[in-house]
Parts: sequence; structure tokens; C-alpha cells
Amino acid sequence: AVSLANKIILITGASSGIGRAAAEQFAETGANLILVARRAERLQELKSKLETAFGIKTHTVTLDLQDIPKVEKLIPGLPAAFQEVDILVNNAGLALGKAPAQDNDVADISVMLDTNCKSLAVLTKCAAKGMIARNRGHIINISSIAASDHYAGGSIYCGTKAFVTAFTDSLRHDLVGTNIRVTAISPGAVQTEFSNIRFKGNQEAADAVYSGIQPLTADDIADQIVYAATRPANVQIADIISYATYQASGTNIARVL
Ligand code: 8X3
Repeated sequence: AVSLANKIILITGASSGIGRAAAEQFAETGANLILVARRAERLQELKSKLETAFGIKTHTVTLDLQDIPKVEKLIPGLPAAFQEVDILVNNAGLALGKAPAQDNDVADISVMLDTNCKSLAVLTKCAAKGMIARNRGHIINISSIAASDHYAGGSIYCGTKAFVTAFTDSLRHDLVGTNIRVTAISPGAVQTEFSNIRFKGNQEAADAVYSGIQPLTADDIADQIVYAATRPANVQIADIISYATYQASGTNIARVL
């Protein structure tokens, strides 16, 4: 495994769920972190915790990734010591609702497309420029099994994740012949705030997603992210697709526990 000590790792959606777990696991490796999320207090709390526990340097950016002009300025606006991003983890993303396509909320469509697709493409563009100039780097995009397991009520969310996987594959083509690695991580049912957000605070609906199974955890997925990042330089993990053990697809889940 390659060392990540003193590398600079930018993580979006770092205040909770998979992003936060990835920040914690990367901090253990001695990497320095740029933590991006909307919730300033949570970021501040995470920054203090990780700096104290691991003696690393962190920089926080409070930003709503739907704000595309600000996303474009994110990397150029970083302090000098954090400019040279070695690993970009495009983790921020969400699902809103599970209505059939004919009933999709128009505002929800925009939030999902802007956060899951547009901001990821813009941030990748900005990070890739510097990585190409330095001829090193790794771009890790959090996709989902929903990229290929499409289900009723998932028209926009599954569409955005199909975008993430296709974008990631195209990017790998664009960067072939450089030392930059490109990876997708495609989890199944992970218990985070994901379903609370999707069902807009309906706790019963959120809990039902993970009932009767032992879901994946944010730490399980962070472990996959760190795995991809720590492979020897000649190894490029293309995609890690994982399900919970009692899950065979987005919709085939044996709720027997
Ligand atoms: C989350 C997995 O199956 O709820 O990305 O779409 S699923």
C-alpha cells in the first residue's frame, strides 16, 4: 500500500455519512484534508477532532454544492498550502423523493442534478487541471448501485448515478497516459442520513429501507475509498460495487433478520 502521509485530500459532503467516515479514515493515514460541506458547525467540530487526534492539517469550506459558480472558485480559492489536491473525493450527493417520474417535483429535480452531476463535473474539471500539471492524482467519485440497478421512483436519482458512473469512465479515458487514477465507488444500502433526506424526515419510511437486513455502514464504504487510494501506483481500481449481504440488487432485499 502507498502512504498517504502529507497528501492533500479534498472531500465533499464531509460533515456526515460516507464523507465524514472517509475524512476520519484518511486522517488516520496522516493525510491533510480539505473538508467541504454546507454545515459549518459540523465541519468545525470535525476539523478540531481530527487535528487533535491525528496532528494533521485541515481546511474547511462551507459551501452548498448546488452553487455552481462558487464550486468553480473552490479550488482556485484554497490557501496556498492546500492548492495541490492529490485526491479528490466527490462524495456529496442526495436523493429527494421516490415519486414516479410523472410526479417528480421540479425543484427536487434541479437539486439532484446540480449536486450529484453538475458540481461533480465542475469540481473534477478544476481539480484535474492541477493534477495534469503535476502528473499525479486520484479522482474518486461516489456513485451507487443505482447507476445500474434502476427502480420505480428512482428516475432522477438513478439517472444522476448513471451519469456519475459514465462520467467517471469517460474521465478515465481522458486521463489515460497520465499518472492520474480514476475510481468509482458504487455502494448498495448504506445506513446514513440518505433515507432521512430522501423521505424528507419521514422516519418510518427511512427506517423501512434498512429493516430486516444488516445494511452497509459509512465506515464500510470509507474503507473501500481508502483501499482504492492506497493501492500501488500501477493499480487503478475502476469501480467497487458492493451490496449489503442480504441484498442482491437495488430492489431485491431479503428482510429476514
Ligand atoms: C443508494 C442505493 O438502492 O437506495 O445509492 O438507490 S439505492
